[in-house]
Amino acid sequence: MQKQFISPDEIRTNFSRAMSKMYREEVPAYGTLLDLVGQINWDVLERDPTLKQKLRETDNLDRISEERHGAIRLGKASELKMIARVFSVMGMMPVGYYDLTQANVPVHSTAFRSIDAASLSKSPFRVFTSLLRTELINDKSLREESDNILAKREIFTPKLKDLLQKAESQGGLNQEDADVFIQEATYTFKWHQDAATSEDFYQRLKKADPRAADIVCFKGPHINHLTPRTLDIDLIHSQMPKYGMNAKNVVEGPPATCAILLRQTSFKALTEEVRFEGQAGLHTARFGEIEQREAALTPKGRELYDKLLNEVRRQITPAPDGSNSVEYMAKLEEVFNDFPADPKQMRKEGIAYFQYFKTSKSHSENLNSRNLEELISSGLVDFIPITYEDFLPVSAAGIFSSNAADKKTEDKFAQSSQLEFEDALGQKVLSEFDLYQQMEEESLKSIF
Ligand code: OOG
Ligand code: NI
Repeated sequence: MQKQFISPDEIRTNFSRAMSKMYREEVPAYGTLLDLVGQINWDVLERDPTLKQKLRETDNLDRISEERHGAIRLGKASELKMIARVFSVMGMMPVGYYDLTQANVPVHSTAFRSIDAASLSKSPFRVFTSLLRTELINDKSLREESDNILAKREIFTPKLKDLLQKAESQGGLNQEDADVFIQEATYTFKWHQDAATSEDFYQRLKKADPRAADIVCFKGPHINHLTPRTLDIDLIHSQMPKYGMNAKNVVEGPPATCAILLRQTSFKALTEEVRFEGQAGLHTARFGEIEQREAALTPKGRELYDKLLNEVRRQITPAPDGSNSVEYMAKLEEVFNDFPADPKQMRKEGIAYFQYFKTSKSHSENLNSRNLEELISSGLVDFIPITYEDFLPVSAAGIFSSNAADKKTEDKFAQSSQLEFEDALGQKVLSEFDLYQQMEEESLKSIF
């Protein structure tokens, strides 16, 4: 008899826990951040029993402080293709295309995540996955040498490859295999203190682009941050320095007054000891981040968000030394006064996606063929915004650029870059907007 397969949701949950454990051991400051997140989430829930009740009903209360995302950077197409297969066993699909050349970073990316409401509620863990575009390294010898180094490297263990084959041919993994699969997948993202290149090459590539050096000069795609969920991001942000964390100057994304998309902040990347051909050296890459998620926006809402954020940036750019962070946050709030903050208003203007549900007043009445607006105004049906499950392109850019000096990266191939990414990936990326739309439609179907 065939042994029972473990569900992809469970594999993903256990994978995110294994990643958390490894990263806490590797980066003690991340452990400190996690403790602070757990403590403050707990305080918030104690202070706010209504929120606690709501989270108990809609979320997994005991998992509230767990990681919601991580980020990795890959070096070549075959790595991306393989990672897509590995993540697929965990129920994670590529969603969205992020062109980071807009932020002068020579990579493009997607978010691997689960795509349906049931899986997301079991574990929303997602991995922002970038692929280096060596063609954007201008210096010919650096570019060719990078390609050579990457061509030779193998980041996946034989055991992982065997189990991947097995999962694909059987259609799943039993408990024992899943445990080893998770262990080997986690190993892929481990930190290697021994660099893969000479220090001279590292320094030259770093000068051309620090992110390229982070990818090419190491043996594997070390996880560069993990991000738990917080219930009070501003409070944690303000307390980070007290716990010895060098926090970013501002919280990225929309202002606290606007419950949309995603807000996030982090402690800045640490400078850590590495070895180049046995010689001591330094590398700056890894950090810890926190996030708070709100409403997913429609294309119309996203356009308004982009417009307002550009307006803020036109008026004030956060200074690298943090000297104008108070003014920046104030300006952000002021400009975003033009964004409808109230869910009813957002719905009316069609700028966010919503999940509809029957209220207790409906007494499982048959609502068939009745008008939605009437049902809402008579209190039989209610709605809440669908949570945003993706990343902020602009904030991703902020993260990349804050960890290194900016350089102008010209994308001569902008038009074809998504097609090229999908070619490397071996499949098309899914549209996040389509997925939210589907969730909204499914919730409507469940009413009628
Ligand atoms: C990816 C950064 C993207 C976020 O939270 O926006 C990201 C990277 O630094 O490799 O994780
Ligand atoms: Ni992140």
